[in-house]
Amino acid sequence: MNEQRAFEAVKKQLKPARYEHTLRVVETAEELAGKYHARLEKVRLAAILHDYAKYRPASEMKDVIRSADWLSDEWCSYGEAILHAPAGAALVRSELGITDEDVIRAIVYHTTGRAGMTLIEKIVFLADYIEPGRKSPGIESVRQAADDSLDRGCLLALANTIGFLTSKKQPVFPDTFHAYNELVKLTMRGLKS
Ligand code: DGI
Ligand code: FE
Ligand code: FE
Repeated sequence: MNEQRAFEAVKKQLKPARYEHTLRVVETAEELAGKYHARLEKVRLAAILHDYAKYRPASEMKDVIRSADWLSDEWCSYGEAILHAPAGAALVRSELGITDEDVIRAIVYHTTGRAGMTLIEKIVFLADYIEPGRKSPGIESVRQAADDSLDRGCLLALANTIGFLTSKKQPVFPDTFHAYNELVKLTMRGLKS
């Protein structure tokens, strides 16, 4: 799938404001890809398609996840906000014919993160969090961290998300904790050595 077709396909799926967000994520991801030496075409394609399923009904997203044998049913038990990430990955595969596993994985984990994220996954995860239209509390520290260290940027974004969810007594997807723990340990080691 070339980029132009991906833009056209995703535009049809999204409301205008969400499409504008997507364009800002693509730009931010492109900057991070340059800074951290990632494969630009893969990063851009994943960023273009990352919110593809955002406006599908929750029931449809759950059906899509449950019928994809490569996705865990666990995705369906942590609130509706995370469903669009794995469901989007399955839908760009079935509806748009996307086969690149690096792109698919970056879409699956763009909301929660996971331990062992690849460079492309980290970039899409962080770009989605810090794109210039975002206004969550603490966002400036995350933007600053992202300038120096991709891992530190992801860590602060994960910590903010976990803080936000726990303050509202919402469930946290286990991979989010696993990603957080991994990056805490990694960045602590970095500070000591
Ligand atoms: O789709 P976007 O709005 O661009 O951003 P996103 O894909 O990061 O989704 C943000 C939403 O996902 C927000 O409502 C918080 C929620 N979220 C993020 N991580 C988790 C989560 N919800 C649960 N239950 N568990 C998580 O680990
Ligand atoms: Fe999203
Ligand atoms: Fe997004």
